[in-house]
Amino acid sequence: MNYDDKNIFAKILRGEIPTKTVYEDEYALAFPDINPQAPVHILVIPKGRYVSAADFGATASPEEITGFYRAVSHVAKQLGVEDSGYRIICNIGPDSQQMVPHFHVHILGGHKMGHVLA
Ligand code: DGP
Repeated sequence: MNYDDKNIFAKILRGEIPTKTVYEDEYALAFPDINPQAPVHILVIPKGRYVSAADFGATASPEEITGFYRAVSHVAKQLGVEDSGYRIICNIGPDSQQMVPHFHVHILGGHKMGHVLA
């Protein structure tokens, strides 16, 4: 899968676009979504060059996959939504409206959500 180094999250990873870092380790970076859809809306992205969750699952190493999802769980706990619950969303490709072609997980929480899947 072709990765576009000019995408906005690649620029954030390179420090070319400022953001407020919520959490960072060797596998992942977490920062607030610019257009929050819930009281808590954080994006978690891997440090590696992966276009989508599908690309990540198919090509990342087991260490990267484990490290990344541990980071997602850590961020949810850090933000205080672990017990109340939260939603994680990964959009993949055009039909899902994925806008940024660097794999990212949305963590949404902080209020009661409707049971909407599509
Ligand atoms: P998606 O549709 O899943 O690709 O969501 C991309 C999200 O990225 C969208 O909710 C808005 C967010 N976003 C886009 N550009 C920026 C940016 O420059 N900074 C931050 N923090 N978020 C951004």
